[in-house]
Amino acid sequence: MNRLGPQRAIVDANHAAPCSVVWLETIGEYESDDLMADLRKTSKFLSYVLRHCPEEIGIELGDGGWVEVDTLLNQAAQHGKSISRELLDRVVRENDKQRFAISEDGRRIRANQGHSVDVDLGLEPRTPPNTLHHGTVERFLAPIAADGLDRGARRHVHLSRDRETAESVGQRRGAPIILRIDAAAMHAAGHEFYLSENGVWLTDHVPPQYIEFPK
Ligand code: HQG
Repeated sequence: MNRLGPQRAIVDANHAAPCSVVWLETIGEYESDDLMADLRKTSKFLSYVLRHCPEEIGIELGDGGWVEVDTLLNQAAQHGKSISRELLDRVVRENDKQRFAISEDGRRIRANQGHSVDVDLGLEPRTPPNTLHHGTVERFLAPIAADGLDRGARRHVHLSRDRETAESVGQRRGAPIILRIDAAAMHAAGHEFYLSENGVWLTDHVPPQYIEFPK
């Protein structure tokens, strides 16, 4: 499993740090009196190991980013994170963005998108909606205008069909600025698009000529 570059793991919106540093922040109890807090913490932990730093608990992501649930839970427990199967299933079922999927036989789990480790999700190229959206913040506008949208530490650039989703993505970093992407023109020019299981549109790079910046 190759990492895309040194020190490029991202655990949440505002955070880029090497695995071992971020690891310290994920330490905590996963079963408390506060179910919502448990779900949130467990979701962050799962994002961390299933998207960015599996080696931190001694697991490897297999084809498509899948991991045996038993292996994940055993290894997590051995690293001080005891999560019940029940809590795990609840996180997968109730996660606000449907970030994770369990295989049909119930034995494997993966993150639906957002990886920084080098996994092939096995998604088929799809025809995108004519327009897609990307939420960002002011300070990135000049480099985006120059270079286009880069995938950065992740496997893909993340785009959304609706504007509201882009607003909440941008908001993680400050006042959101919404870019409109001419996906139809990109697609016609041969750029490939993928749709993750949880409805995120993915592509490798968006050149600046396909981006409409707000006036
Ligand atoms: C910006 C969350 C400078 C880009 C969200 C963004 C999403 C550039 C940041 C998912 C640039 C990358 C992904 C360039 C792009 N120069 N900055 N050329 N090109 N950028 O986190 O799209 O909650 O990797 O605008 O909801 O913000 O984790 O990508 O601000 O779905 O499940 O560089 O992560 O999902 O940031 O978010 P990110 P993103 P989860």
